[in-house]
Amino acid sequence: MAFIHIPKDWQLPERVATPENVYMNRRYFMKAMGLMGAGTLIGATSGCEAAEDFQVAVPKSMPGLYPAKRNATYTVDRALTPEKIAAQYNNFYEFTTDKGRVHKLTDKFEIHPWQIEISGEVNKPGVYDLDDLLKKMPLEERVYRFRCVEAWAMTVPWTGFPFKALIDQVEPKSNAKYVRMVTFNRPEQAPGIKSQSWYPWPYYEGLTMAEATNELTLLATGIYGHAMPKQHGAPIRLVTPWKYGYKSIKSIVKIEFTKRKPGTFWNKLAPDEYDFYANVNPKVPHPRWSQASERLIGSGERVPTHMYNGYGDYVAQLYG
Ligand SMILES: Nc1nc2c(c(=O)[nH]1)N[C@H]1C(S)=C(S)[C@@H](COP(=O)(O)O)O[C@H]1N2
Ligand SMILES: [Mo]
Repeated sequence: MAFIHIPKDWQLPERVATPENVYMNRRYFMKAMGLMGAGTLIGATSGCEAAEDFQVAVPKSMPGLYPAKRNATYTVDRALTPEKIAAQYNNFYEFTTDKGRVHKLTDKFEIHPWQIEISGEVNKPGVYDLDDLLKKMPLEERVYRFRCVEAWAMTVPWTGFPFKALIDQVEPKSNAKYVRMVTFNRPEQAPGIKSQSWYPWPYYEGLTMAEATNELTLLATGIYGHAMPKQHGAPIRLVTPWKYGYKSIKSIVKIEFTKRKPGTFWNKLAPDEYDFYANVNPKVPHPRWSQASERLIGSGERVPTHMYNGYGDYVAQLYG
């Protein structure tokens, strides 16, 4: 299927990526559709064929959390991905490997109440209730680029808090060198866990302490100015925008501080294809495809991929 090709001047400047994003997204999407009507466009991606009656199911949240104030430090030179496109194009294998159907299979997934177990090399281990935690964490909105290892990309406003804020609170010991994170494992609530029993559930990921405490690293509980829809990894997921998307583990139930480098779900499945660091790098092809460019979901435009997904100023020193 052909890609929609939207000329550069159709990209919205960062200044319109405001908290009124629902309104702006609709306008952006309609512009794209108008352009398509004029016959300039030759095809559509699956995201553009979304049912018109689709509504994003937004979970209830504690009052006062959303929308959080936008942190203007982090800017992008791309249009926001329309919310409804992002919400119907998900990787969340616990439900299905079919990106367009994840959002249809989350009904039984219970996200409240939610506990996170903190363990390992840390002074304040314990089981933390997410509602309690959120009362203490500084929520803010950040617009980040997001690049999947499969060479599609989106640009979305996350709401969350720096992972560092949580790490400071639980006080890792000096011998903690890595953080290991684990996703929920409830086959009765997530059909993909049961039907795809060959995967090494639960999903697990890891970061070095330097990566986890980097200012870019977010624990996100919201997106597009409201609580996180289940398909995006409610009620809390990681966001590391300079790494391929598989590092951004969803629906986290456990955070463990370790002395040794932890294994990861994808590295275990295919060690030659998915390494621990997974830093976005246009010069290192995936064994089965190029990483030199990426497709923006929504517009379908293909654009060059940047080293560290454009976040080298923040993270290149970690790997020097
Ligand atoms: N638990 C869990 N986390 C996960 C995944 C998954 O299958 N399970 N997929 C990853 C991949 S490959 C990507 S690209 C992103 C997709 O996030 P999104 O659906 O919010 O765009 O989630 C990541 N986190
Ligand atoms: Mo991904």
